[in-house]
Amino acid sequence: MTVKISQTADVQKFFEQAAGFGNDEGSPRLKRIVQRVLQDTARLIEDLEVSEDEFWHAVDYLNRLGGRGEAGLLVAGLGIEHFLDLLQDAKDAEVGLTGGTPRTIEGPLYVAGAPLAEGQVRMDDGSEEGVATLMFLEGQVLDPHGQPLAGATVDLWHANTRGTYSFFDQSQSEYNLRRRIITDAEGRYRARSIVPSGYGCDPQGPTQECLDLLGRHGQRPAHVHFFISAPGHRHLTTQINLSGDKYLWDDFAYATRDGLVGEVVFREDGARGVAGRYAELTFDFQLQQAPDTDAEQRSARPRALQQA
Ligand code: MBD
Ligand code: FE
Repeated sequence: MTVKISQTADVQKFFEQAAGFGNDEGSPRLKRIVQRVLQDTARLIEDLEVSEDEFWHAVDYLNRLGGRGEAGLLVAGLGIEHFLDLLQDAKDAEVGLTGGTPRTIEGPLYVAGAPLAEGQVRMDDGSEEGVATLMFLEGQVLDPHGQPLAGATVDLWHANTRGTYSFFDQSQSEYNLRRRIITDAEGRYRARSIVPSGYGCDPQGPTQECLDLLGRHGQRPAHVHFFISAPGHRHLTTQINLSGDKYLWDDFAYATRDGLVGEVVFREDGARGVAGRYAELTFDFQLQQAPDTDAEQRSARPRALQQA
């Protein structure tokens, strides 16, 4: 076919109508986005000759994806969440907003409202004692001049030895491996936790189903997530990805970046009052000055909140 039906004036007008362009109600912003989605979807169907069977299979896939709560997982796995970081990095570079610890994706597994502690805290509930390796995770939060930031909030979360997260894994106790630490006078945070394992997508889930068809695995390296914030400073969403992990540079969610690799050191020296083997991970974070007060807050992404 030489004429592209999706590109005809009649079809374009039709999708403008479908997107609400003909009325004065609703959201002009959403109308503009939906019009573009419809037009681009029509073009894709026509250009790639998407069959009806393929189309309806995709509709069913979206139902199953949402039904399993995996939409956030799929966008991470397809690299769209990482693309948002690349886009923000480029915007920052354009206005000279650079320096400090690199950002990387939040991922879909944050839960708001974790217990607050001053300076130091134990993060694990002891349920994996004898299985997990103890990990002492600590460091400083610094300002753009390298000066320690006292009173900064370090909101961190990570997986257990099976690579699963409390709340999403209902077998774990409430807020296990999730804490908020307020940095001390020297800008320090200290967490006594356990060495996490990397996350793997549910092999039975719709995200892995898609990845299988792309010939890809659904594994992440072991990592620890962070939200770091302090008055007058720009909110930072980032992660430490652990050295030595097989998936460190083969992350299905593309979160590992230069500057975000944490060197885990294993010791067995009787120090810290630990009889056996334990791990140390030291990592400092440097924040940028906030260009405006909005920049001090994390995004308004909808997130889980643990109900008591
Ligand atoms: C994770 O733990 C994670 O960090 C991301 C980005 C996606 C899935 C699971
Ligand atoms: Fe994670």
